[in-house]
Amino acid sequence: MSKSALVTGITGQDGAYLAKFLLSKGYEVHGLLARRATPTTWRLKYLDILDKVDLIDGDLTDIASIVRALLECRPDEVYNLGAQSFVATSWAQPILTANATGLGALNILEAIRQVRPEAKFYQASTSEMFGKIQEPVQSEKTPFYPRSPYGVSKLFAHWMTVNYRESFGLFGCSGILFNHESPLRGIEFVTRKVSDAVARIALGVQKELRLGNIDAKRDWGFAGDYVQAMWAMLQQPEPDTYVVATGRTTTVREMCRIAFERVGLNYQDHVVIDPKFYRPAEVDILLGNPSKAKEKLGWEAKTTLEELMAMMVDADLERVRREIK
Ligand code: NDP
Ligand code: GDR
Repeated sequence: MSKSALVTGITGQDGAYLAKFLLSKGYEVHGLLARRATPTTWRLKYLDILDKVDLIDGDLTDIASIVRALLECRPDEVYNLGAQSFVATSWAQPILTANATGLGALNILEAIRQVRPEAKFYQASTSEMFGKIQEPVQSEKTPFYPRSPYGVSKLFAHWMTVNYRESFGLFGCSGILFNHESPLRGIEFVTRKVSDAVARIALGVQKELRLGNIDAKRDWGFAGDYVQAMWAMLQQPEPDTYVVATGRTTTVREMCRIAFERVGLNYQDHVVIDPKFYRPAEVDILLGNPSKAKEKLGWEAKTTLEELMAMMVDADLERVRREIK
């Protein structure tokens, strides 16, 4: 019999890639679909899997809907990818972020404990929990110091996962994933904002690109690679916490240079600094040590930042060309 998985955040970047990956492994894939006024399923359509997944109405802030979803699909594995995931918005909507990103994870853990304790659980933790870094290279042993309501909410969810593992024997894994991107990345995140602008500037429909702190450094990988690590964690004999990263850090400035170079342009001719995009508290640099994931999961990032930005710029060129036709 095929395995069953429930994915929250299935309409997001990672949810879509993970659903595709699980389908390729023969899983029956169910997704929790939050009610919105306009459709949110474009990523599932883009990957051509919308008709292959079962979408169940529900919201992370409504534990009754999670219980109903668990009883309906009886999953072997639950992947909690749903969140208010944009760091900048977490200062504008801290309570919503805490409810969805923090308490939402606890709602799932509690629902699993009560009605589906045999299910394995994956929590989408984040390098934002390291925030104001306490070690130059961050591993599973590095102390946390979150710098945003988002980071604080994720840290709560991380510790709740560890606590339910230790208190109730739940098979709960926490994947501390560093930034990962793709052509399906939300437009507000910096790599996609850049790749979209590069395409528009190259095609003559935009002139400048307004950015905030371009000296910030991030450890960027490809989302398609990273969802495989999520799955691998749940296939291990014991639940655990893993850092998933490339082990290379790059400034936003250098990422811009790479993206503009793809279309033969110089980023310095187009990027304008706009303090509107500065954050109240910045995470200046993140750099992960993925050794444990490599050793225990056999996982390694396969896509370089140059390949990733080329993939994203090319996809946006195609998209913008279609739009302006
Ligand atoms: P996205 O922002 O693309 O997707 C977030 C998903 O969560 C969407 O499907 C969204 O639904 C859903 N969602 C939001 N609020 C609720 C709610 N109240 N109830 C149910 N669903 C909700 O994020 P990513 O795919 O990039 O990231 C996936 C997860 O991994 C997130 O938890 C994120 O915080 C975390 N993470 C991401 C990293 C990255 O670099 N991408 C790195 C580390 C962690 P809708 O489409 O309706 O808005
Ligand atoms: P991040 O991603 O905050 O790391 O969170 P984001 O792409 O938003 O920012 C990365 C860095 O770029 C700087 N920056 C800008 N960012 C945005 N969005 N827009 C700009 O104009 C801009 N200019 C400079 C930021 O200040 C920051 O330093 C992402 C999310 O996916 C989280 O959910 C996830 O947990 C972490 O990655 C790991």
